[in-house]
Amino acid sequence: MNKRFTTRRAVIQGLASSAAITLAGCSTSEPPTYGNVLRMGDWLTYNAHRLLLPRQSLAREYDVRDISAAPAIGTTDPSDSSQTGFVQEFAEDYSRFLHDGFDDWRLTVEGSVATPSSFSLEDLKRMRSRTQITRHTCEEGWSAIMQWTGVPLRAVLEAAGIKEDARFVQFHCYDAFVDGIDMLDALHPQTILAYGMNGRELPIAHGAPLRVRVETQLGYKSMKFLRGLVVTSEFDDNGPYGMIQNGYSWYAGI
Ligand SMILES: Nc1nc2c(c(=O)[nH]1)N[C@H]1C(S)=C(S)[C@@H](COP(=O)(O)O)O[C@H]1N2
Ligand SMILES: [Mo]
Repeated sequence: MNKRFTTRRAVIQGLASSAAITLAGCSTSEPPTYGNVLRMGDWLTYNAHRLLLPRQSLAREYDVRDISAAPAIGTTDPSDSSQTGFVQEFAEDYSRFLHDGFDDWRLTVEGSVATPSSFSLEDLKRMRSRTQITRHTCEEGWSAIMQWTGVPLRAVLEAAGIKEDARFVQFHCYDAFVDGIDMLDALHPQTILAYGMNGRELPIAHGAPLRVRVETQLGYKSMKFLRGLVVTSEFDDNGPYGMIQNGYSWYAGI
């Protein structure tokens, strides 16, 4: 094997075994609950990745010939009242945007930024763009290779001005969900706000008009139907709207 290149995966496999040893060697005065054990795994994976992975190593990119069919999962239309994440107020806004081709839609950027801002789809399309063909890995056991086009999240954050205390970026969506990533993933070159998929406009079911692509984590971190970003200085699990209370790990690095 060529030892010059250590892949993300090889590093992670190494980490997984060292995490298991650490866990086995842990002694606590009280048996942790099932939930706490999972939380501890999340904490270990997060810290091990942040400590040992080369900073901002890239996820593998593929060729156009590798693009495969992809199902749409979770919310596929925020204006459909039969879907899990349905919120009346957001649904009304979303239906209006759908009717006018997202002309009135804006992405708000607030929190630890120098200038709270909002961007139209046109504003975002005028900023620098990046196209990448990557593998989406869903925690439910399927994966698909797709091409994504969008603006690097970094460019949008820089346009609003990132404050010194910024540590996390939270994604607020047109369904009930809110989720976040840390600044390392937010500034990662492959973390983009995508408005295009496989060379076309982003389809409704895949998160139109804008979704995030977080290529360093599992599929559920790539939030669809974005309303706004909030930059925070503190960790926030977003309570009932966040991943943890919905049974997922907050950190899902791959
Ligand atoms: N707002 C929002 N984002 C979401 C979801 C969702 O239900 N709502 N589902 C997630 C999950 S579990 C996956 S696998 C991907 C699916 O993206 P796709 O529908 O484009 O395949 O979106 C993620 N982002
Ligand atoms: Mo998923």
